[in-house]
Amino acid sequence: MLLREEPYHWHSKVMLKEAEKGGAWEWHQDYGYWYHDGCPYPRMVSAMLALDEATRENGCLKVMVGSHLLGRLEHGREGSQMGADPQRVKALEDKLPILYVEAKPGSVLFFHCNLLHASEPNFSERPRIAYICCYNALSNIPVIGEGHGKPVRIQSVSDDAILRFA
Ligand SMILES: O=C(O)CCC(=O)C(=O)O
Repeated sequence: MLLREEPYHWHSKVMLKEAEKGGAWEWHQDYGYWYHDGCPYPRMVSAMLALDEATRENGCLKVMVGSHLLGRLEHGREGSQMGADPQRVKALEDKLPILYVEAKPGSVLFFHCNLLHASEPNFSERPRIAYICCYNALSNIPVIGEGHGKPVRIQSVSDDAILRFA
């Protein structure tokens, strides 16, 4: 278990980057947002499942290797998004390696909520769709606000459960 403790589902989202339409993301840490949902600790993790092939051309995710160890950075408005402090990001770009996470459909990237990540526009002719599931530790329920719904224990099921359900 990556969190080293019992997780619950925080939220999930489908990220659609349409072909030739851009859709860049500024450098940010997810905990830069989730801290403001009231979670006291950075005990949160995301699983990004590539549904389409993700390449540099269609704006795959890029990550700053090792940045999950920095602690939470200040985040502020960057255009229509919230991004990590641009001055700090610029200095870190010279210090930490940047990895473009190219991925085949079905590949999953697990990443810590303090990992700095961003993505560039999709100027290719192919869309880029990914499904991101985010998990919080049960010990990290928001202490202010309501978070993203009631924490519900995750039940493990056998591998064929989805076939039995469908
Ligand atoms: O899919 C992307 O390009 C970025 C998504 C992202 O950074 C996020 O959901 O936090």
